[in-house]
Amino acid sequence: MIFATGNEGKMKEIRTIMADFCREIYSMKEAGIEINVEENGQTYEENALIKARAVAVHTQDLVLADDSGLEIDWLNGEPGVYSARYMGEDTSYRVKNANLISRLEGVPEEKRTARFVCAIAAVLPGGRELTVRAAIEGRIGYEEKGDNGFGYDPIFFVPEIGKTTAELGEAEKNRISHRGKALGLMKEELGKL
Ligand code: ITT
Repeated sequence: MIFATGNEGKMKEIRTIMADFCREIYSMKEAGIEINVEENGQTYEENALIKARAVAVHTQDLVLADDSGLEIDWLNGEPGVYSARYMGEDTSYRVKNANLISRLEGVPEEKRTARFVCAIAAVLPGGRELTVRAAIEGRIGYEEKGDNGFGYDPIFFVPEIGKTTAELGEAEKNRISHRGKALGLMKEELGKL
């Protein structure tokens, strides 16, 4: 299986989550496929399919891709499908996270609702395509907390657990996360074939 991502943080989680399904999982780079894909879809599913298809033309293996993002209700769903590009791809997450917190200044707890969304697309050998989606609900915190995970994890607070996803261990995050749940659904779908 080749996973069409260049994001190391995602790849680390994906390897662990998919370990019981497939023993040989290669990132694009490990598979020797170094392409730059323009993610110009309108939805997570479209973008995940764009990435998976772009890699699938280079291989006979099963190809999966993840498109994900953070939706903040107070900001009308921003940054959403533009999560990676928000404030520019090269801007550090320290700066992006600080910016989002400042945009929520004065917003009360109950209106700080947000979710991480993840769509996973698969392109099977032979061309058949599948997509699944899952989300995890949470709230935007008042400061960055935790050193685990990646991206927006330090500001994504999970009320039921009382921690940000950057304060969770890898196994704990994978058990409840958008990516953990979406990959679980994809394993089920692939298992039915
Ligand atoms: P690939 O397209 O190469 O997979 P990417 O980082 O560009 O990598 P996306 O286009 O799917 O991936 O953007 C998703 C962004 O959403 C990601 O860069 C993070 O900023 C954010 N994100 C997604 N899942 C996250 C998670 O579990 N924890 C923190 N931030 C996350």
